[in-house]
Amino acid sequence: MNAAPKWILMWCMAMVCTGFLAHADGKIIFQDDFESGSLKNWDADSNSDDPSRVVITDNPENVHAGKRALEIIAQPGSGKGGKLNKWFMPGYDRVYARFYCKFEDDFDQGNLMHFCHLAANRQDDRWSAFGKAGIRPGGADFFTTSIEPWRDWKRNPAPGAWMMYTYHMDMPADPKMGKYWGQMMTPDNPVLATRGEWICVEMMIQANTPGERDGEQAFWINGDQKARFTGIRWRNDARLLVNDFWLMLYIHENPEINRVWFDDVVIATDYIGTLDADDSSASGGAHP
Ligand SMILES: [Ca+2]
Repeated sequence: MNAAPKWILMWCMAMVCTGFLAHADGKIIFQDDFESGSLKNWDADSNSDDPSRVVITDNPENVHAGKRALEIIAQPGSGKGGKLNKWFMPGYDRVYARFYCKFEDDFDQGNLMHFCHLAANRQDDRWSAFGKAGIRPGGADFFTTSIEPWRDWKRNPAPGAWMMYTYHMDMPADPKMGKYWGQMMTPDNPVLATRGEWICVEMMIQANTPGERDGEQAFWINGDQKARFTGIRWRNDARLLVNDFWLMLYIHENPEINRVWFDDVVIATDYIGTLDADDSSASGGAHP
């Protein structure tokens, strides 16, 4: 076997060092693969005591890895679904959340739904981002974003195209109602969510410097960055940090029983990547 040229060895060493440094800089805040069979590591405001909404399943057809996964069920009717909540106070300026999800083969939310959120609550009020529908963030009270499929009034096939539904300081008001219903940020090239197969979803918030419009958010599907939105003013107080994750399915007017399965949730301060990347690199994949 021939010895590798010296430049290849140097390049490999550089990659190893880069990976190591990326790992050392990043921090795993929380993770759950649901293998414990318990939801005790999640926080209050969770629906884990209601088997009609949030359950752990061991049906191999609906498990991504290992032997268990989470099932969230939306019953027919208004405002249906379920949620697991995880706080990580006081929080961080930049947070990534990655999860695997699978929409049921015939999943169809009709029109509007909400999905998984990252949120910033006040350090003295961990509930300050809750119940804020219709309210524009003031800079020191809260901000939120979520990655969700958007049906666009049935122009997109169910579940819809991925977008980020966002509450920030400069969000536009609804022209008809004068209220603030969140801003939908959509990628230039629509990315349709699929049904009946596992999807790796990752989202990121980078909080802005107070006084500057240098905040960002981004999302990845199956390890590919699909959109990055910049110039966002999330806050005007550096004490307002990203400190909350909602693993959620919420359907406004649900026409039928709809299910989504979740597995392999990781929340971190650096890019996480797909589970394959977890296995092949201690750094959890290269930073994008
Ligand atoms: Ca699992």
